[in-house]
Amino acid sequence: NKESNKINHENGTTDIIWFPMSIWELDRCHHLHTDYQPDMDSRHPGFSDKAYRARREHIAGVAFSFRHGDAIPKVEYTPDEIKTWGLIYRQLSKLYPTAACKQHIHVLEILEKEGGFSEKVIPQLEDVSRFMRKRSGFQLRPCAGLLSARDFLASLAFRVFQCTQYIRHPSSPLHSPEPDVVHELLGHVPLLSDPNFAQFSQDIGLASLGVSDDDIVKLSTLYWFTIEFGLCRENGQIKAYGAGLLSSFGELQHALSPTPQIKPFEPETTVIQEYQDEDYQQIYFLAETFEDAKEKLRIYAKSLKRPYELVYDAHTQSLRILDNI
Ligand code: TIH
Ligand code: FE2
Repeated sequence: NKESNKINHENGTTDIIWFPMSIWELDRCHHLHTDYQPDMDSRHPGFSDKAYRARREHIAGVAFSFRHGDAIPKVEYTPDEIKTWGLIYRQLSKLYPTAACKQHIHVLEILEKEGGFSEKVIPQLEDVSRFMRKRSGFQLRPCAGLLSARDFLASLAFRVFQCTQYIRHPSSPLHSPEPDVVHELLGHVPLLSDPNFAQFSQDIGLASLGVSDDDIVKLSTLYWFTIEFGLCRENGQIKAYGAGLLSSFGELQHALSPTPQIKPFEPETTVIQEYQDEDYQQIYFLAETFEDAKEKLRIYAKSLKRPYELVYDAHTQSLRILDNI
């Protein structure tokens, strides 16, 4: 409902776009995108699979009834689902030593030692969320599929990562056009557990609050080419830190092959780069370091128009409006 995104001020008629001021208000940030929903998009590999669609609906139910502060309910994964997870886990583990950035390798090692990560079980989101809270202050919140960019980015502002809980269709294990639990757990979780990367992710979220629809498109493009498909330099070599690469055996190899074009990460040009989301990317952006990317993002975020300056208060996990009168 568009109307609920508007507020009328006493001193005028200016409408502003609604956004959450506190982590508790993320319960309102759950609007789904219809792209790649298995029951609505014929491009989805599970489109004609009735059992898969029913399974998706069941797991979506967990997300719809979740409220901030709840423990994330467990999902009992079936032997077939665990088989899909194990297959991908084994394949990706062969590529990580040469393809993944050092932060990803480091955290995944800890997840395997202490966080119960292995090819044999699909970790439960509640356990993973607890691990992340300890390491970087990020936490997971279950969601039913692709969310609207505004809602998804807003949650990052509070160090909340909206996370799917179902697994991809078994017919295409090595690349999925939509997020799934493999993508979240092997792609996003290790990097979001890194304090430096967590700050960069939160900064994208904070930059998105209250900005225009055009700027939301730009910030979600920046998100796409960094958190999802970013490359970085490490001792003169190119490594992957983007979750969409680190969760796709096919695309991870493609990204580091001579085929795609690689451009330097510069917010001004990155935010207007066109892309498609069905298949491997043809263009990737290379960050020098996370610190460098963070600094560039900070300058870019300053240039965006917003209703007022906001400060994040980590004690209450809420925002304060900066009053400069
Ligand atoms: N393509 C990724 C994978 O196969 O794991 C999933 C996605 C990344 C970004 C959007 S969907
Ligand atoms: Fe993702």
